[in-house]
Amino acid sequence: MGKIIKSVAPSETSASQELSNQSLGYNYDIGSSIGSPVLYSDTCGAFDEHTPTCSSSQSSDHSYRWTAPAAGGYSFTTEGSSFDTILQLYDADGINPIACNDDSNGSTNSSVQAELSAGQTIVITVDGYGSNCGPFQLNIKGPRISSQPYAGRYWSFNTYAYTLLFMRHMNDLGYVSPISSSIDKLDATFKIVNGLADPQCLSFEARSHPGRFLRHFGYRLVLNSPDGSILFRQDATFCMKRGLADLSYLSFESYNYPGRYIRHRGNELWVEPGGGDPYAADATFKLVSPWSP
Ligand SMILES: [Ca+2]
Ligand SMILES: [Ca+2]
Repeated sequence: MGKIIKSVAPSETSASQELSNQSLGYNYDIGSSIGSPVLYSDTCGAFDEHTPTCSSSQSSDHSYRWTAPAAGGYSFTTEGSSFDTILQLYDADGINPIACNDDSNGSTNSSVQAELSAGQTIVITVDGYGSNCGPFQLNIKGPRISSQPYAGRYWSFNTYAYTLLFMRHMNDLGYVSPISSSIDKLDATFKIVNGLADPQCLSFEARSHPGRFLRHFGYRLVLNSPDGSILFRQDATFCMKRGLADLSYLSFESYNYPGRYIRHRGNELWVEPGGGDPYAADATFKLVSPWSP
């Protein structure tokens, strides 16, 4: 990695290309990638090109240019990294700081959030506390979408990849299936309500059994009545995200197990982590008019 001269902003560098002209304040362009991780790398042997604003650091670092694919709140973490990282976000110029974090969630991993507009470009720097360097992973999650505009109404949920399959419950378990009978239609209709554990997220209340909600239990999606516990409220709360397979659609992330999304595996609904295909498609749904209005 060469030394970065931060004051020059040439425009000839194409996206997604390792920079030969390292004068933009970053080392790599990673486009609009989202994932856990987006990449693995190692800061040992790199140059010390940035100094974080939030903690003591004289360490080598890697910087990435990244562009938000849609408006919303994004989360950037080094969760899973094996050395004491510091994460710093800058404006597109690589100079003006947006956010910085050293340690989070009781670990030396770092976590920052930023509210970004569609197409907004930032620079993400992975640095080390003190003089630490080492292997790291960079995770980019988001954006969360408020469920408020959808709450209080009935909806059905079409799978992204299979136009004939819809989310439903059957014998108190979550499935996807084709819909034809009136019972199918009832069981494939849910009211989106404010999340039982967080009103910015949502819960799925059964049309056929008001007061019963989809929740995960052993990571399987089941239909249960609240038992008064905090655990139930958390297990029955999901946060709406832009679709993992297509930003036009939606994915539903577990409130208490971030990184696990509602997905269909065969015709069963589970709450699982994953990436790539077919996971992303199986974890993406289209909100449609309710089968049973
Ligand atoms: Ca540094
Ligand atoms: Ca740290």
